[in-house]
This record gives sequence, C-alpha cells and structure tokens, in this order.
Amino acid sequence: MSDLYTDPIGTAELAAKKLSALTGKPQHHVALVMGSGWIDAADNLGRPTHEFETTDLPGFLPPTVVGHGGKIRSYDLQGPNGTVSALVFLGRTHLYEGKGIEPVVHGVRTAVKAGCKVVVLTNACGGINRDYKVGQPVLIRDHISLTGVSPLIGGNFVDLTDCYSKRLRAIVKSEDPSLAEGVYAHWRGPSYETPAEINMIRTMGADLVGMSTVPEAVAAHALGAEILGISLVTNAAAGITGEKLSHEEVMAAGKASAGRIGGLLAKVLPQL
Ligand code: 8IG
Repeated sequence: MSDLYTDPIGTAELAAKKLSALTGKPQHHVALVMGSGWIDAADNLGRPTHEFETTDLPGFLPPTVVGHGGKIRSYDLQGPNGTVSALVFLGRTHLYEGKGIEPVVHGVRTAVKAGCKVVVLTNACGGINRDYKVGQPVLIRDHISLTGVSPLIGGNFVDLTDCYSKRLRAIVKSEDPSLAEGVYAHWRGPSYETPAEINMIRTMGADLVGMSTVPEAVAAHALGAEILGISLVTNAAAGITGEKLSHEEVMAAGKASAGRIGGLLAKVLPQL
C-alpha cells in the first residue's frame, strides 16, 4: 500500500507540491470535481492551461468505470476580481470501488492543500423528489450519509451545520433563480436502490440519491474549504417510473444537459 493509507494528509500535500511544479502556479483558488455526466460540461470553461493524468500526482488510483475520466485540468478564469486559477478533476474515485475512503477524498484534499478555498462538487444522481425532471440540476442544501463511513479519523468533531455554503448557493441562484435545492443521500452502491429502499430514503428526508460527493464534502469542509454541491438528476430513482435504471441512460442525460450546466459553471466559477 502507498502511504496514502498511512499518511493521507501528507500525501495530499505532496500531490499539491507536484501540481505546483507541473503547472508553474504556486496556488489554485477553486476546485471543481466533475462527476459522470458532467465531463462534457467542462468544455464550456474555455481552454485549460494544463492537462494531465491524475496518476501523474502521488496518491491517485487509476479509474475503473468507463466514462469516469481520471484527468486534471488547470484553468485561468477571468472573474470580477481578477484571475481565478481553477483546478478541475474529470472523474473521481468512489467508495464502491472498494479501495477504502482515502482515495475517494484524495483529490479534494490535494485541491485544498493547493490553496483552494472553494470546492465545487458535481454529480449525477437519482431523483427521489417527484417534482424533479431528468436533466435538471439541483443545488445540494444538505446531505444524509447512509454509508456509515467518514474520511475523518480521531477526535475531529467537525461541525456540518453549514457544510454546503449558503453564500455559494446564493451566488449560483443569482445567476439562475429557477434552481431547486435538495437534500442528497449517499448510497454506497454499486447496485442502485430497491424501490423499498427509495421509499425509506424519501421518508428520511432526501430529495436526491447518489454514490459520491458526501465524503468529499466532509473532507474538504474539515480542512476549511467552502463547499458548493450540484447534482444533475439523470434518472428517476428506483420504483418511481417503473422503468429499470441503466448507466447508459445516465450518460445520455449528462450529454443532453452539458450545455446548460456547463454554461452555469462557466458563469459562476470565476465569481466564487
Ligand atoms: I446517475 O438512482 C445515478 N447515480 N444510488 N441511485 C444511486 N446512485 C445513482 C442513481 C440512483 N443514479
């Protein structure tokens, strides 16, 4: 095992150092994790100054699922207060890959150690709230962890009252007031829920369900970053329509929405 498992924070610091060397940028300001279905939206951000494989940095695992990138891009975006250096992760590691929690949060820890004070987490997910339509982006207001797994170890009693920053949500809503807000439940996967489990999760108060984002939000928030979470509803959760769930449906919904969500990110990111 690499020392990601024995020294996750030290490994993130090493990765951040290598990132500075590769990009020639002492600091990045904003990180963006692009979930499945969001990769095409990255093309709206303009031309990156650098692109490399996540595995060029210490501590990253190769991705295992088709359509989950595994690349890092660096952008210099022009915002109202000058140039914003953005670090964009195309693809992520999930808990269901079975490598433990450390690889799942290594990207966001690297980003925060590289200077990012804002971390934007995107995902594709199932819609539990019956008002949601496939292809709709939803701002994450809060989460429910159903995995029982935390990236934190020891007496690190982090407050999560404002884990998903009100300030950041307000900035996004000033660009698009029609955006809904919802509660995201983290399901380990890789199997989707049964219809009975969806009824349970709805009763618990969740609007959205997916297999990512929550550990990264906790890890980045614990290191002091502000979090913005945006889910793209790519399917109705199990049992809602009677249709079966498929990975192909998810990827197609992402492609169809890339323009809208990409345009939103391009407008909002330099302001965060
Ligand atoms: I995309 O319906 C996507 N990811 N747990 N349930 C869970 N994860 C998902 C779903 C879904 N859709």
